[in-house]
Amino acid sequence: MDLANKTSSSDWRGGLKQTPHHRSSWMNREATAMICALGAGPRDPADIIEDIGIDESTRDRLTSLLQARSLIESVGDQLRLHPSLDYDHVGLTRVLPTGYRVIYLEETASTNHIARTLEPVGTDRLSIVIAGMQTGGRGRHNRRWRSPPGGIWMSVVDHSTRQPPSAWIDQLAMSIAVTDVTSILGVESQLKWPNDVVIPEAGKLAGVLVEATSAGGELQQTVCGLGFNVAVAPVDLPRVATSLRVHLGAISPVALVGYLIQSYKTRRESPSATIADWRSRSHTLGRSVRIETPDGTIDGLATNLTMSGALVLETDAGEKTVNPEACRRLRYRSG
Ligand code: BT5
Repeated sequence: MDLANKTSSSDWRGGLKQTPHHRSSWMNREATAMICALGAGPRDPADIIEDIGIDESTRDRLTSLLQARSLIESVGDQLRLHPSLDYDHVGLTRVLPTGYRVIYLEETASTNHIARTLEPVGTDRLSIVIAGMQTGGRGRHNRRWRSPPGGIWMSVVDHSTRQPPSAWIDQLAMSIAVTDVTSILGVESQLKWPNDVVIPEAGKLAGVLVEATSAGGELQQTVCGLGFNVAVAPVDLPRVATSLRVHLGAISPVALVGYLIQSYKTRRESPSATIADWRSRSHTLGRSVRIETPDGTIDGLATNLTMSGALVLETDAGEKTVNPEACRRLRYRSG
C-alpha cells in the first residue's frame, strides 16, 4: 500500500480533480472481460478465447489495444496484467469505461456513507466510490461488514429519478454481476436471496446493500453498495464468509472492477433478463427456507422471484410473497 498517495475520507474530494488517464469508449465489455480473465494470473492466449467467449481476431485486436495502453503484457507465450496496474485511483480510471466519476479512497468508514453525500454531476452519469478498506462497513439492518484490504468495497450512485422497484433491480444486477466475474475466472458462484453471492459449500463471497432516498413516491438517489471478498485473507473474515483468494490464490481487485461495472450496467438496463438470470443462478429457489421478518417467521418452499425482486414461498397457509426489505434473515431448513 502506497502511503504517500494515501487519501483519507476527509480529503476525498481531491480525487474528483484527478484525471490522470483518459478512458476510451473501446473499453467495452469484451476488453474489461479480458482484463478480468487475467486477474488471477498469466493465461495462455488460447484459453482467453474460451474464458470470455470471443473469437481469435477479437482477442488479437484487444490484445494489441490493451498492450498499447500498458494494461496487459506478454511474457513468453502467455498474457498477463501489466505490473503498473495498481488498485488505486489511477489504476481504476485506466480499467473503467468512460462515463463514470470515480472516487478512490485508500481508507474510509463506509463507501455508502460517502456516496450518499454526492451531488449529481450530469444527466446520465453514475459515480463510483471505492475504498481500499473500510473501518465502519455496514450490511443490512446496520450489521457490521468486515472490510479489510484486498476486497472490492464499492458504492455506485445513480441520481436519476426512478420508480422504487428499480432499487431492487440494482441489487439483483450487482449480485449477478459478481457471478459474471467469477464465471470468467472459472469459479461458480450463486445467488442467495435477497442480497448475497455465495460459493456453494464454501460461504458468502459478496453482499449488496442498496440505500435509496425518495420523494413523492419516486427514488431521487440510489446507492448500490457491494462488498466482494477478492484477495481478502480468510482469517480476516467471519466464519460464514469465503474469499476468491481461497479458490484462486492471489488475485488483483483492480482487474475485476471494469468488468463488474460493465456487467452491472448491462444488467440493470434489462430487468427482465436480469430476473431470468437471477432465477437460473439462484441458490435459494427450490429450497425450504425460514425467513425472519419484523412481523414474525415464515417457513416455506422458495418457488419464484417476482419482477420487483420479492421471493414467492409455498407455505402451509398457501402462497406468500416476501419483499426484500421485510427479510431480516433467511436460513435454509433441512428436509
Ligand atoms: C450485506 O449485508 O451482505 C451487505 C454488505 C454490503 C457491504 C458494502 S461494502 C461497500 C458498501 N459500504 C458499506 O458500508 N456497505 C456496502 P447483510 O446481508 O446484512 O450481511 C451482513 C452479515 O454478513 C454479517 O452479519 C456477517 O455475518 C457477514 N459478513 C460480514 N462481513 C463479511 C464479509 N466481508 N464477507 C462475507 N460475509 C460477511
